Amino acid sequence: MRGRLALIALAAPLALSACGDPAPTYIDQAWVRLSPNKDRPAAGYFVAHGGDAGTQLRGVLTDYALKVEMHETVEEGGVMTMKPVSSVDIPAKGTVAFAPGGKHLMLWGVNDTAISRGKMQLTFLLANGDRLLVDAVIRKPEGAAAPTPAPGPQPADNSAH
Ligand SMILES: [Cu+2]
Repeated sequence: MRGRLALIALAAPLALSACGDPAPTYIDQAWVRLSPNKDRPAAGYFVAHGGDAGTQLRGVLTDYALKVEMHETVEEGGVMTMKPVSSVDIPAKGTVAFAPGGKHLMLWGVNDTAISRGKMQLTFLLANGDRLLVDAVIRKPEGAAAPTPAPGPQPADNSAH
């Protein structure tokens, strides 16, 4: 009798350990813009949201491109240029946007199957050991800016409600 009670007492702390996990870092709004020239790399964008603890983004992997790099856009002597970065801080409860004109991913050799499916999975490697799997929407170059139909005259809605 006594032995069985002791075992139950030992097991309880294990069952409780999953409660109260801190808010994790996550990634959303991921998309990839293909280059008009197939031999040039595509660019990738997303937003990283810091959890309760700050961390760093250490790299991005994918099975659907030959190579991925994190880049930042910098001005050197009045010329906009870009250079690879190996780590990007994601502050606690902060957001970091990879966006056109700023930080971005460069993806060489995006897989044709992924292109025809219109999305590709990216794996974001965090300094805290987390790996975040995120589907990025692939946009064709001509669709990079949302296609807006020519603003014609809107039909007036005179119907009584
Ligand atoms: Cu770049």
